[in-house]
Formats: sequence, structure tokens, C-alpha cells
Amino acid sequence: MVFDVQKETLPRDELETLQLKRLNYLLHKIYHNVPFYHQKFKELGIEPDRLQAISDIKHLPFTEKQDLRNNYPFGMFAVPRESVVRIHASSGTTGKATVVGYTQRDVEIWAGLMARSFEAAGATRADIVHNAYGYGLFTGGLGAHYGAEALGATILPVSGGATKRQVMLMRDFGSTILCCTPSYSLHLYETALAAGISISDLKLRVGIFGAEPWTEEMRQDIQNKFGIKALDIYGLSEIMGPGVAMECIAAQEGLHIWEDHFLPEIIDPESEEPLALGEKGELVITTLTKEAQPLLRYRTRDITRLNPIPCRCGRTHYRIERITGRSDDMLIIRGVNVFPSQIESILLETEGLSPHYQLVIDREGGMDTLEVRVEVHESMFSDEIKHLQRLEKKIQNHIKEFLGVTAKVTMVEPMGIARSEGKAQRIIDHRKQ
Ligand code: DLL
Repeated sequence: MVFDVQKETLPRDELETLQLKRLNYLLHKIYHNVPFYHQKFKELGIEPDRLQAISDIKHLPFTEKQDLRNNYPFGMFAVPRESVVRIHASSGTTGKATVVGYTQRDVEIWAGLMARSFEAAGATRADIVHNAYGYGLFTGGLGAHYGAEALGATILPVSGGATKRQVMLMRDFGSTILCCTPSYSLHLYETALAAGISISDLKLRVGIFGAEPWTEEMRQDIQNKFGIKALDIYGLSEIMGPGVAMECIAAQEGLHIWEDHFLPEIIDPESEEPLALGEKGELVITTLTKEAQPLLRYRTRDITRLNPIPCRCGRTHYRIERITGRSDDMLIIRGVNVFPSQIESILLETEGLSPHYQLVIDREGGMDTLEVRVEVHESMFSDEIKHLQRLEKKIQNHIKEFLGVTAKVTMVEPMGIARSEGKAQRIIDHRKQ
């Protein structure tokens, strides 16, 4: 079965006509149904007049995570609470949870878009999908679950945890597709090895990995370890959950953002001005079909660029480049901007290191300090101390050379860094405590 092939290959002009129509409907709807937007439009003296062109959206206000928090829990709903059939929430480390509501039609569209995403990954109803994204208020588990069902594939709702059992189930059931965070896939791999389960006994062929940033080097590492194609999936609770954008298996180069449902913009996070097509900046998304909680120009804080080059898979929806990080994850170390993904690339290019690392930031005597803690392979750890010291020095030099910051590099014994079942916690910033 092919999902929405007609929508996925719409010529650009038809796609943009559809977007404009949906956008105008959305403006009308939020103006009349969401007091937050009504007030915002009034303050700015904007009437939800019919926009003539999509680019006119630049005159409309943004929505920020804080706006959702201020309207906690149900203040952003555009429908009566009785019409909401499901609620998810993202915990966030500080403050109140961010709540997201869905109508029956919203959950159906979501399942359809996740099915579309699975299909872009080459999945069919013949696949067995091992779903290790967490089930619960987090959108990963249920999002992937209903998408796989809508496709007609066989879904295993394993959720996170009990990692050894997961590997056994994967082997015994012959799972062909693995869904989890990239960091958890590595944990599954190590657990399989430790349990004496050979990777060649698994039938996996594709991994659908997302919910956290990961680099091309990490992708290569995962692909080599499992002998699979590792594909990137993007999404965020506020907008829907997983399945906002998905990499296709044909090109494996950037993620198609499903533009018939989401209108993407790239802005300069500082000036808040739109950037030219292809420039790198912050992704801003407007939901075009959400009923329960439509959002106008939502500031994702995720950094990427839009790629308008036609994809070899035939889909016309633009691709976003892999997310290199969030603007609020960017570390400023003694005035130098550093993304954790840049450090990940350097570490994974170095022989003898494992892909498990943590960045510890502190302040000593008014100066920021950065410590890069990274695990080494067993063979290296049993090596002479001077070899380890040489390796630490080498990485330190690379970081200085490529990123311009001085970091202390510490080699950690194998399994010395805690494994996560969901999103990996790679940054420990003591300055924020
Ligand atoms: O992480 C939804 C999701 C579940 C996506 C499963 C993919 C797979 P939140 O918990 O709200 O939702 O976190 C959203 O995670 O703004 C990004 O910063 C980050 N993120 C999600 N996918 C990717 C990705 C889910 N593929 C936040 N690459 C987003 C990099 C990602 N970062």
C-alpha cells in the first residue's frame, strides 16, 4: 500500500496553493477560538484577513514554548475539551510540562503521517517493528505505534527498559525494523554482545532513529554495528510528535518535512527575520491541519536548513538537513559557540573511542571550563597509561584546532558513562545550578 503518494509528489505550485488555503483557514480558526491568539492579533492590530501569499506569514506573530506554559494546561486548545481524545506532555527539565491535545482527526492524521514516514523508510506490512520508544506522555511510543498499525505492519510495543529482554525478543520474533533513540540503539547493541547474542542472528534491516541529535559519524557507526540502514526521524510534541519529517531510504540525505501539514520557515534566531531558502537557522513551524491545538509560527529552537533540491525518491516536499542541535543547547565556552554535535563528530572520527560521551561544563575562578568525558574501547583501556594520555592530548588538540576551545579530555573505562533508555543526557552544566 502506498500512502498519500499523490500528496507527497504534488508539484510545488499545487502544494503551495494547498498550504495557503490551509493557512488562511487556520488563521481564521485560531483568531476566533484561541483567546491567546485573539488577544495577540488584537494587540498587533492584525485581522485574520486572507493572506495573498505564504511569504506574508512573516508579518504574523510567533508562538513560543513559554506561551504554551503560560496557558497551561488547556488554554491553547481551539476546540472544547470534550473534543480532545488524547493528551501528551513533554516534561522539560524546568518549569511546567508542555501539554498537547489531539482530536480524533488529529490522531488519525498523525498515524497517517507516521505511516507515510515508515513507508519512506521502505517499510511495508511485511515488517515487524520493534518499538523501543517510550510509551506514555512522551509522543515517541504511541506515535510510532499507531503509524506502524496504520501501515499494516506488525508492531511490538516494547517501550524502553529491560534491555536484555528486548534483544532476545528482537531475535526470537525476527524484528526487521528498530525504532528508538540513536543512543538507545547502541545500548541494545552492547547488551546483545554482552548476552552472547550474535547481531547476525537478528533480522533487522532498518532503524528509525530520532528524538535527539546525532551526527553522520554516529549513523555510520550504528549502520556498521547492526548492518542496517539507519534513518533519521524528526518531530516534537508541540507540533505533533514523531513524523513531522522523515528521511527517505532512497536518498538517505535529509528529512522530508510533510509540507501539506506543516509549513516550515527558517529564521535568524536573533533578528527573528526570515532567512533565504537554503540558509541555516532556526526552524519555525506552523501547523496546517491540527484541530485541537493549532500553532502559528512555533519556534522550535532547532537549527537546520531547508533543501529545495528535488530528491531522487520523487517526493516534492522539501528536506530539512539533520538537526545539528538546538539553539538553547549551544554551549558558550569562554565566548566560543560550540554545539555538542561538533564534539561528537571529532570523537567518533578517532580510533579507539566508543560513542558514549558527556560534556561537563563548570565555572572556575570566573572562567568557563569544558571537560569531555569519553569511553574508550576495552583494548585501549588495558593499554599503558601513556597511550591513553597521548589519545587525550590528540583529541584535545583536535577540539582546539576545529572548534577553538580548550577542553580537558578524560578517558573513561568501558561502561563508565550511564546508558539511557530514551534521550541521552550528554550535557552536564554545573553553571546552571
Ligand atoms: O522527541 C518526538 C520524537 C519521538 C521524534 C521519536 C522522533 C522520534 P519531544 O520530546 O518534544 O519530541 O522533543 C522534541 O527533540 O525539538 C529536537 O530538539 C529533538 N529532536 C527530535 N527529533 C530529532 C532528530 C520528540 N531526528 C525535540 N534529530 C526537538 C535531532 C531531534 N533532534
